Amino acid sequence: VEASIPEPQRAAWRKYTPQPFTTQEEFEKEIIRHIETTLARSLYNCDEFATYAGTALAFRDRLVLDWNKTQQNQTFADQKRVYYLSLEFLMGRALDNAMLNVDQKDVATKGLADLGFRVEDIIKQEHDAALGNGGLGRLAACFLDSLASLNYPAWGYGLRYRYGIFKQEIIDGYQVEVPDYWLDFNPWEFQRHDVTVDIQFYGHVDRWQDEEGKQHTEWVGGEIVQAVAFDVPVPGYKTATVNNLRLWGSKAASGEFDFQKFNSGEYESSVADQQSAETISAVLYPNDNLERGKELRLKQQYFWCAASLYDIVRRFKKTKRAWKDFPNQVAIQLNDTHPTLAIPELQRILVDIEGLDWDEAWHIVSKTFGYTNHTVLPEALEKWSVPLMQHLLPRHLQIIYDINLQFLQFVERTFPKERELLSRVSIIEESSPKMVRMAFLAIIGSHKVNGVAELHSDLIKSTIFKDFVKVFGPDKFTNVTNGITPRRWLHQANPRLSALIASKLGGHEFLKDLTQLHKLEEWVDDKEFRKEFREIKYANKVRLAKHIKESTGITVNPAALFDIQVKRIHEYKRQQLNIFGVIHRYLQLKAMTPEERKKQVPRVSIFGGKAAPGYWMAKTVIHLINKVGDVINNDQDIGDALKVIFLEDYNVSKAEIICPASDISEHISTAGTEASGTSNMKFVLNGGLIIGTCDGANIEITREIGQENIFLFGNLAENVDELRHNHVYKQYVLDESLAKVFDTIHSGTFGDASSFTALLNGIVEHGDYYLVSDDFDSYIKTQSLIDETYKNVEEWTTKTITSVARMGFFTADRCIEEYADMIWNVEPLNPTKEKDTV
Ligand code: HBZ
Repeated sequence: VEASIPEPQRAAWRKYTPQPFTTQEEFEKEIIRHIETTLARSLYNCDEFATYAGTALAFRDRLVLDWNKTQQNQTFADQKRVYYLSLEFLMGRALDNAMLNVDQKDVATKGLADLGFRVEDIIKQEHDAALGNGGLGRLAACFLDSLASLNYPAWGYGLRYRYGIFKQEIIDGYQVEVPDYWLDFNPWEFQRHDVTVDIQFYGHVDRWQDEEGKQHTEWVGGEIVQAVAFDVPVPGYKTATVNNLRLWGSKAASGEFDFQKFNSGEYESSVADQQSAETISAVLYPNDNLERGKELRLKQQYFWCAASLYDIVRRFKKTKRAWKDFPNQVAIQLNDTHPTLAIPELQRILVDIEGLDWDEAWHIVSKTFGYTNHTVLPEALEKWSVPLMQHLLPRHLQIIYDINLQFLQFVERTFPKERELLSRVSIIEESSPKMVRMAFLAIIGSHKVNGVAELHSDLIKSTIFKDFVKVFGPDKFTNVTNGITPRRWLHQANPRLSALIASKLGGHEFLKDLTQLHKLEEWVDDKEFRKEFREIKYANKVRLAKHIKESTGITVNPAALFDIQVKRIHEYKRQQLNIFGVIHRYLQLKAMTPEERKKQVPRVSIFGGKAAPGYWMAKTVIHLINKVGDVINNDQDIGDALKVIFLEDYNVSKAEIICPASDISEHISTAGTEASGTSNMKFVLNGGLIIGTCDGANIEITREIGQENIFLFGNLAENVDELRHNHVYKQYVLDESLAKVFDTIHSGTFGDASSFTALLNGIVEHGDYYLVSDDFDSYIKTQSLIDETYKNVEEWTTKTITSVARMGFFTADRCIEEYADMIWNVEPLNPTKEKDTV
């Protein structure tokens, strides 16, 4: 309040507040002003990058005006806010999204053309904000889009990594990782020099009694690292709401140098301290669904949780409310267990610093948090060693022990005869070293726990969290099936399809209420509509073919069936099943006469995705795909009948070109392993069909679009345990066609066979954990069915249009409304235009 302008001067302020551009002329003026003054460039040295920069700054100005108002409005309204804590936000590019959200893309397109540029070329200059690994990070980004579009008062909190997910290069068929330094020019962030928080590490715990005999506990000593806020505006679609994403960067607490050390001649070590502090936010860990227990990762987690909570608590304290009101003002959602330290941290703030009693504090804490689980894979469940936590966060470890003690006493009272249960649900695993089970802490400290698709939410209740359903009852556990933002994944990625749909539905309203898509079913038999729908798919395939040509040099035929699998490379996602299927197809084609071959449906098998740098098996799969591609793409007998493409460096901006271009996409995880999947939704929404297992959201997609419109195959989740058991305890005979595929690989057809023996032996000799051999026959039969179906253009068209029409459920807007009602208990806040609120 002290910083606000006094009333008499506000008139001038209001009079001179900048107005957003609305016409093409005003837009061009803004670009040129930024290029000439902000960027100090001119007519004579303005390339596409400078034009991108000028355009981004012009749009940024527009966002900032609404951003300021939104924040002021939210402060004034003083209602409950949502805080989405995620270590990953896979935002992709911001400019195109900003243009569309403020509904000024036409103005920008014409304005840029007037200045001699094509809008597509300008948009492409932007570096992706790639602060995430895969689905979990992209879900966070889609949720931010929906929160703003639906006018919820909500903030994202994350880390400002200097290096996002690495860039992938393919060299001689191998993945090579290149650092992704993305901050050279980032107009979308604002450093808040005045918003800093000191974060403590290491040290020890002191206890003492005051004159009144009250016990005090304080965490003292150790090191301090400073957190600095960087804010990113998040615009909603066609609304004045612009929410905030706050990312924390780390700095040495004493500013640039430790001056004492500096003055006493220890120049090098004072710089080293600074560098070591900056290391905390230096790099995103590139593992998805794998936890490796590294100290720096734990430091990142605490640094970000502590800074975010300090900020949230500071904002709450400004309202002067009583502490018991905290859960009525604040909902914190934990995106997986990565932010679980926020639970003991809030308890520490309330007990040690604010002086509440334990029970009162715990009541507040456990009503504030919600926890979303994204995996059942055991190797992905976070555990931290007790000695490491003792060293880095001594007070938090005590608090965790106290939470655990109270919890176990409660369990013992409720289930007095069940000794085994206590060790099963204990936050502390009695291993050596002892481990803190973060998911258990997250469950105990939250009022709701959700999975991300129906099957997944059922599985967590019946497997990894079974005992907690018994302890807390089933109502603590719920499901929110994932969704995607139709703004980016339809309107932005596929503007022609969006326009065609708008022309039939009477405008773009469906982008805010995706269930309206169902009205497309009335057009499913309309000849002209069907033709346009197919033309758009074809044009999108041409666009992808052009990208393939530019990035690989390979020419693919856009009339061929495009079969796409793009996602992180992981054994459970089974890219190996796909490539074995490709080899099988190749062998069949080789065995045919040229005439027979001509009759086959030509296919382009497209792969893309990164492997975690230390994940050897995933890298082997990438290598195999590339080697198979080399052979098949250069085989004169095969020609256009089959092409195999590995697209380098799959990321959000490439996904925007890829998703609209599929005929078939593959979502073929071993049943019960993929929590949801979200690209499955992107592909179907863009008029592609799916080959998939009964896993994750594929099941609900099937229910919505109809089983006649999806190609399901393979074993069910309920049979997986038994099948795995059979591999270990029974003699297993490999399916004949898979054996041929393996023989071909072993014979050296795709280069040095020894590169691939571990991959094949995992299946033949080591239990085939992901059940590739069990599902192979069903997979290739289903692929043949796809060929047959694709031949019938009319049938295929009906399936794709019907599917698009039935995808309304999978919007992230629906997810956000479910979270808001069932978990957060928050209401939207409609943006007020032109109101001075302070
Ligand atoms: O979250 C994914 C799930 O695999 C996918 O099925 C789901 O659709 C999506 C959104 O709910 N999980 C991830 O992407 N997980 C990670 O990227 C990850 C990153 C770091 C970790 C663990 C997991 O330490």
